Amino acid sequence: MRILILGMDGYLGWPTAMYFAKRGHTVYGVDNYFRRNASMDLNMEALIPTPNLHKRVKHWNTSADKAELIGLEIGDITDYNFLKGVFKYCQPDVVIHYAEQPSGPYSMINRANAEMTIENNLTSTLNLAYAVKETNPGCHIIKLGTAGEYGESNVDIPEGWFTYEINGREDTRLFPRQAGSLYHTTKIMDTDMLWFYVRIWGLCVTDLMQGPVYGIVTDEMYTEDGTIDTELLTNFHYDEVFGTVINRFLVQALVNHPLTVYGEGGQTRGYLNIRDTMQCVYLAAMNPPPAGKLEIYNQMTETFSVNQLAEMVKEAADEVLDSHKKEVVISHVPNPRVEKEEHYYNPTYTKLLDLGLQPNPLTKDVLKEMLQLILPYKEQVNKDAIFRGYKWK
Ligand code: USQ
Repeated sequence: MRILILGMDGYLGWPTAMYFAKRGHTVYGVDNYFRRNASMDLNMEALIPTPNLHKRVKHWNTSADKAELIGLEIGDITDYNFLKGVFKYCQPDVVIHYAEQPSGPYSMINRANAEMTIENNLTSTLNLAYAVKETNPGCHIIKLGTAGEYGESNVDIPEGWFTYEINGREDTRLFPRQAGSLYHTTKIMDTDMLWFYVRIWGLCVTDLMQGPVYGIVTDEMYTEDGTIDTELLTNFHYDEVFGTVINRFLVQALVNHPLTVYGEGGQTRGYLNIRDTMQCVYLAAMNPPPAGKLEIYNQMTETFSVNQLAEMVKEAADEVLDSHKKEVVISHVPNPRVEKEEHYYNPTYTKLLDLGLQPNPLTKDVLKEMLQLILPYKEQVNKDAIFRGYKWK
């Protein structure tokens, strides 16, 4: 298939490009380096330096064995003419939309960031719907949504849709959503917008309600002799704005920073390994819904509270890190976010398993392997980026 990846420089975008190329698909990617530039502006750069996309693509294309080549265009998909040009040239069978401002904290820092998040995320999704309709209406849109769209629902969470009854009459609608940051709210708006165009134009869309991802490597980053090709690594953030909680806790443990559990630590989410994200997106691409249907998958493999994660990281780190180092300390810092710190959480996540997802669960060994991988970068950790306390209100 011909695969177009919007946001190919991202934590998930680059591994996805290699994953599809390795499996014989023609991959074409686009990025405007938003996250790279924003993290530089905030002095919160990724732990492991990653070459720019031109260099990474060249490296892949000259060294990848038995894999398809990857193509690249640098540009901003909120510019409709640019995106339409990419579609005309690429003629994708599948487009994967990762090209959004991806951070809750970033969207809450100030009004300018809020505006950027709304403009970027909604305009890019709007442009995507139009580009598909005007150039290639059969193209399958895979949209990275977020499990955060559901919020901390006090009832079980189905996969996107639910049937309800009022006064003896039934209807099926999107499950009610209520997000905890402006970023997450733009994802709700994306879903509503895509569902609108699915109904009106008969587009073919899959929306992935994904939980926080953790992990550093995917199989495509290894050479044939089993060593990691560092030129192919993805960006690994541990800072307060772009880092997700498990990745953050591991780096905190590495540099002896108390683990920053926000508030009570009972916040529960559905997590998945970056390797499983690759599987999920691939399964979604191989199983397009019919035209005029919005398919929704809850993309996670297990649920944990923040307290559970902190305990697991502490246990793994206390075993891996040198013995003369102090034990890892778990701290409860005042929560900069507005969120429930103790709540019911029971999402359903069976559809991707039914399609063949083989989960890689979070174990002590997985955490220890991640610690070993980041150990050589210990001196590069910018402690100032770990916790600045950007407040929601
Ligand atoms: N948390 C802490 N301490 C920290 C960082 C986070 O206790 O140092 C807590 C947060 O308060 C939250 C939970 O850990 O309750 C998860 O936080 P996170 O920063 O790992 O994830 P989140 O902000 O929700 O966003 C991330 C991605 C986003 C994606 C989302 C999926 O950045 O792109 O949409 O995970 S979900 O969480 O299901 O909404």
